[in-house]
Amino acid sequence: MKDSRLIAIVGNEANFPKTNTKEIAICGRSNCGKSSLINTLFNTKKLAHTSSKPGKTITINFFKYSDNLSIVDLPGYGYAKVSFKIKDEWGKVLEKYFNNRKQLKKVMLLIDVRREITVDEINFIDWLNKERIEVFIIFTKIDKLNKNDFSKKKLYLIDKINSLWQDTNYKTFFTSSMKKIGIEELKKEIEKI
Ligand SMILES: Nc1nc2c(ncn2[C@@H]2O[C@H](COP(=O)(O)OP(=O)(O)O)[C@@H](O)[C@H]2O)c(=O)[nH]1
Ligand SMILES: [Mg+2]
Repeated sequence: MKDSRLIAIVGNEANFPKTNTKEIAICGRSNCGKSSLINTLFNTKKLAHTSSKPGKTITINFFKYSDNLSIVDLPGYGYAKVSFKIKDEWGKVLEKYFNNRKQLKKVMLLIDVRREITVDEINFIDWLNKERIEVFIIFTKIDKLNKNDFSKKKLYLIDKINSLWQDTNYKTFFTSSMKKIGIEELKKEIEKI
């Protein structure tokens, strides 16, 4: 049976749902944990499909979080390049979402805590800043690092982010969907929207 919290699964702009609710977009590279985070936020295991194989998601999925807020799962690639010179068809769909979607209020950019922040991600955040879209930078899978490595990486990342964006609007979270770490804090911020 279809979960009523799933509003729409769409593959092109014409089918973006004509809702008035505010939207938070979840994006990040394939496999960074978008679907897992959505399931954790919704307290379920199977609303969004998770996969250990990268790149499975090729649709934009809209989920109803509350009466006035939706969460939108964007596929794991293609948000890259702020110039948005994305050649493939799917890139164009994403571009339309980011450029035209009035309902979009916030972006959650997920980054696997074990990785570096990539140039694409930096460009993307710069672009969001320019568009005055507030971003939550969410480092995921923190359970994958031991305590010591995590402490070091966290300091490193915070330092890096502070030096990249001194006076812009962002919030940083360190989460594990698997171990439910940092989730309540994130939910509180979501509910403020
Ligand atoms: N250990 C651990 N694994 C995670 C976590 N979040 C996601 N994963 C795993 O990472 C893989 C990709 O997750 P998924 O949510 O499908 O990523 P997506 O491609 O961004 O939607 C899956 O095998 C998940 O089980 C986490 O917090 N901790
Ligand atoms: Mg996914």
